[in-house]
Amino acid sequence: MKLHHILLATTATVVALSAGSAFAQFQKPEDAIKYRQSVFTVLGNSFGKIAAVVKGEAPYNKDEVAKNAAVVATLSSLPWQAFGSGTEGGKAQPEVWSDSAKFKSNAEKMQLAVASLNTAAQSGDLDNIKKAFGAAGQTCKTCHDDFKKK
Ligand code: ASC
Repeated sequence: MKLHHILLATTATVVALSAGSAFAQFQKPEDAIKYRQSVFTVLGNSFGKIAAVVKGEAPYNKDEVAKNAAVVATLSSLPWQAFGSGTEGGKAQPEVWSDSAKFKSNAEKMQLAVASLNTAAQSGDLDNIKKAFGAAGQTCKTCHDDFKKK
């Protein structure tokens, strides 16, 4: 192997590892803000569709709820990487950065709660969906109370 091949291989490995640890990279703070707000918008849209079913405003369709819960669960891991230092602003309160341990803990609780909601939704038991939905919604509210601008 020639030296420049070794250097190329090393560079490729470093790039791959960096991408694995935080795959969304942002050129400007506004890009991070747009990214996290976009994720929350799509996540909230699917969560809201489940909310309508849970509240009895829309009929229960197992496949629809299962799809929406899967979207919420998949997206739940994405916003947090877009709250890096230097990306203050948007609807985020300064406490996201000054109390980052609490923010992280809230984010983890939300991800566990929506994973449970997804499990319930895939199994198709509406009573379990309602319970898991309530718990998941509480994690949204708790975090918004402390970390989201009104
Ligand atoms: C929603 C939504 C939230 C949560 C929260 C639950 O549908 O947009 O922020 O549920 O209101 O208490």
